[in-house]
Amino acid sequence: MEFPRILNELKGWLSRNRIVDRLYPTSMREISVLKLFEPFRLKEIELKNRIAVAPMCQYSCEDGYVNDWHLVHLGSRAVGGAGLVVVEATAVSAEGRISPSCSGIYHDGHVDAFARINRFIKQFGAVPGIQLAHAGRKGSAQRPWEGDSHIPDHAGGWPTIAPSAIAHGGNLDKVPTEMSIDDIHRIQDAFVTGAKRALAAGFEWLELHFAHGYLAHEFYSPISNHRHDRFGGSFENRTRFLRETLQRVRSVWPERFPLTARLSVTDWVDGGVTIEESIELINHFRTDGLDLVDISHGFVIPDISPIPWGPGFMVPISHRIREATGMPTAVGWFITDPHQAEQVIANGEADLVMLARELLRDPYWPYHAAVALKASEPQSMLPPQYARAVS
Ligand code: 8CM
Repeated sequence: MEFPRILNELKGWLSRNRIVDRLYPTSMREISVLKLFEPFRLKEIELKNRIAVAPMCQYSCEDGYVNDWHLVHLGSRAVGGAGLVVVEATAVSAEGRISPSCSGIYHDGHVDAFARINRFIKQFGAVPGIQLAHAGRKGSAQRPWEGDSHIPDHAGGWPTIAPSAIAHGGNLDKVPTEMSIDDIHRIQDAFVTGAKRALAAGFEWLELHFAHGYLAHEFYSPISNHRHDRFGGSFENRTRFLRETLQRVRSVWPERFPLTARLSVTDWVDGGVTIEESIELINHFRTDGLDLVDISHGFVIPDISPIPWGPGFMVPISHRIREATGMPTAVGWFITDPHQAEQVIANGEADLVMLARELLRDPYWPYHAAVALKASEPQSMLPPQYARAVS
């Protein structure tokens, strides 16, 4: 028998005996055609789909402790079917909080508060992640719904620190203290201790906040970094704080768990960081042990007018960086439509979609996306308790 005939015989036999159907239930076969619902493996962690909850500040803690609000907020998004749930920017030191109500991981006591939430997230098959952060010169601010301005030291705020003694501007006008080398090492130590506590709390995915005009980005950007020592000036010096922090965190964060960073890859303005140098930086990050880059942008200056807002406007940038570096990427920003999200993954523009506001509006977005994309069994996005809600 020639080879094509053997193949045809084999196909016929498989089909008559419904071998594929038995091995691979219909729901999985049809849903797996959709790239958005394909699992994603990074190191020893497998996300059940490509939908990630972006870190989103809730401004609802006291002294950094997460509480019932966070359990319900994060837990609802795990129940809603996201594969990865990343806790908000969590400060590695008290003065690194954006506001007095931000979460922290600077006390041993914070561990148990996170552990309770992580146990719940894992029950629903989602992976718990955390974003470790230091707010730098943007710390000591009011909550957004209270004005977003700096809080004076005498009114419950605190002195801020940054690479250079330059205020952010706009309503964040407090002038930070320029960090000494000791300050730099103290904050790097705090990132390391934060990573150890994150591990003890059961997190399996760590993201370093290197974006949005907070401390690490303030080192990276020439706009906010005017130092003349080994932490400022040249590309090598401006990226030293980020690379050393990453290397030190990698040394305590297990190899089996993904270590990622959210990076502002462009400042959108002349004199700021550029996509070209971010590509170079991400190539260095690979050597330093980074597993994925969460592509973000901007916010090192108060003026947001140069940003080319629009649906999925960061997607082409993610694609370019993914192609140029070979580093897996996550991408967010105005990704709201399931078809758009499916295309991002199917086209290889990113490995994950990081949804933020859309998941605030709708914790069940993964289920609604499965319905919109005509997945055969969208109820697999929901827990059995909610199965009868399927229309
Ligand atoms: C708030 C705190 C920290 C962040 C943020 C925000 C708000 C928007 C955003 O990022 O894009 O990283």
